[in-house]
Amino acid sequence: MQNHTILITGANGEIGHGLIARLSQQRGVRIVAIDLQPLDPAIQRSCYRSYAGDILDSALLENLSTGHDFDTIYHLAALLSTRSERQPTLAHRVNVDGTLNLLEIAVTQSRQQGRVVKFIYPSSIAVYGLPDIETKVKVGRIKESEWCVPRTMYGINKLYCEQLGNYYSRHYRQLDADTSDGLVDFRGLRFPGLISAATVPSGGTSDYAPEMLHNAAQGKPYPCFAREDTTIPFMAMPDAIAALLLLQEAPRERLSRQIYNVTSFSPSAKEVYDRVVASFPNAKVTFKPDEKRQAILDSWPEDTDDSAARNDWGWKPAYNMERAFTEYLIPAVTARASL
Ligand code: AKB
Repeated sequence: MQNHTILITGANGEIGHGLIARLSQQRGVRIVAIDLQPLDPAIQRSCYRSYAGDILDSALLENLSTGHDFDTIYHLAALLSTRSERQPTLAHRVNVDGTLNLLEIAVTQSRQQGRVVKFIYPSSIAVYGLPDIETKVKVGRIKESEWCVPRTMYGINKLYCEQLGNYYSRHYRQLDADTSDGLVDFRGLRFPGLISAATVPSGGTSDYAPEMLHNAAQGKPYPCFAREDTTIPFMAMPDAIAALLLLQEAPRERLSRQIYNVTSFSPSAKEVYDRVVASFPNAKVTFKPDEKRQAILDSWPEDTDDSAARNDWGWKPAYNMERAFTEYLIPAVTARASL
């Protein structure tokens, strides 16, 4: 069986952990991973090669590209929303220039190999920007085309990179005599906040939900930076991985768009708290809203409309909130806390 060679950037992150664990169960898959830090040994053993380095380092990328023939690129490396507000120019470099570098690798590889390279891109609900909480509540669930006026550097970067992906797959070097469209098959997902049982996020603004859970499991106090009524969409990590793989596998002709919303459940922060306390009655969670991070959360939608993903490629989350907690999160974070 021929190997399918997959490049994963930002491999040490939360999605990278879940994706590598899942892909390594598939036959004929060869994973090449890159991250700023040396790869976590838990996932390194599942990789064919791993590289520690920066996606802004052109010598390293050149080395990566000449050393492998990639079929698919999962470009996960990014600075998330809170971190990006603290270092906006770095965020722009990593999130935008980094993505441009990876799209260039995809084009080069596609030309060399004489076939299309798939580029799978996790975007985010951060691309949306509701002007105020009244509008957010009134609008409710939003479609991909609505309210794309982000207020964060991260959201702006993600929205722009969605457009870059579109350009690279449809209009790349459109004035050349020999036009080069169709070299890159770019597909993106707008993820909600993700909750993993295996890893704790860092640098995001949806982090309050997973932080509440992991701290409660470890018996640590947690001052929640979001107001109790804060409502944004979330998803359990196994569903996020399933969505990436389903989108990757979907026949091109089934896709009516390049960017899809995917979502699962939309609890308020208080509902997350109630669910956490139901399993960890001694949880020491207090609500201490941070006005500035709250403003970011208030600009993100309560819910997203993922009917296009459901209709086009059969997306359906396996975990609603109850199942996510009882069958996935609580058993695994409890086991992790007792290590
Ligand atoms: C963040 O909070 O920045 C991310 C996201 C919603 O994309 N988790």
